[in-house]
Amino acid sequence: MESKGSTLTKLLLLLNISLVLCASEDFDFFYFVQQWPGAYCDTKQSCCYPKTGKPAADFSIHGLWPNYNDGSWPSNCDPDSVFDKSQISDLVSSMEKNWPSLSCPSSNGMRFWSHEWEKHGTCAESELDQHEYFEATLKLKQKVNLLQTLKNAGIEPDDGFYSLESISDAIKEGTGFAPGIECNRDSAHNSQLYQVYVCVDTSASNLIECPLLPKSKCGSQIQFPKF
Ligand code: U2P
Repeated sequence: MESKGSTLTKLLLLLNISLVLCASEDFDFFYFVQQWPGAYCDTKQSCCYPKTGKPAADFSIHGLWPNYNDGSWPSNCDPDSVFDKSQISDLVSSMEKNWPSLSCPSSNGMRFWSHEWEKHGTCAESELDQHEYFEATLKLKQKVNLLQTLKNAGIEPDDGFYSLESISDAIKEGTGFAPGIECNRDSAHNSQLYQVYVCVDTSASNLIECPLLPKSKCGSQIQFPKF
């Protein structure tokens, strides 16, 4: 017969295992994705400036997306955790500047941020609450200054064409890690620089080598459109 002591030990072991499982994060890394507004707007679909006016000619945040090492990703993880703007009121002015929405119709950003929180942020709740999620994303934008990094390599949004390799190398030089580059097409079908992906650890604070780079969809020469 099993002694009371050994049953208790087994129970404690089980409790310990479940606590570890609950506390461990349920994704492998983040993609921190910035977009070039010139390329977002310069397509057949066009764009709408936010209610606050034309954004600065700078890369802006698309999102911070939890990802798995196999290239898949979780989404809409917690329907009970709705976007609550009162939790980020101190961040709104910085979000208007750094995380503007360019989709139509024109908006004040809340719809975009709410979409990003509900689709992606809720999948990182084991690591970050709503305020921490948006704050960490804004901090990453300060850390990864793509426009300056590209400028340092002589790559500017001047409607010129640059090799995909030179853009990728310049960002690698600036951040220490190879980025993912995504292109879209303008109405003349030119491949243009649209989004840049860098990888971040699950605490959302340190850049890491990307376990996997997203497909680039870029030509070998890509345009960096004016904005
Ligand atoms: O690529 C089209 C849209 O799919 C979502 N996406 C893509 C790659 C990835 O690693 N994770 C991910 O979520 C993005 O959706 P959104 O946040 O825009 O709704 C991306 O725009």
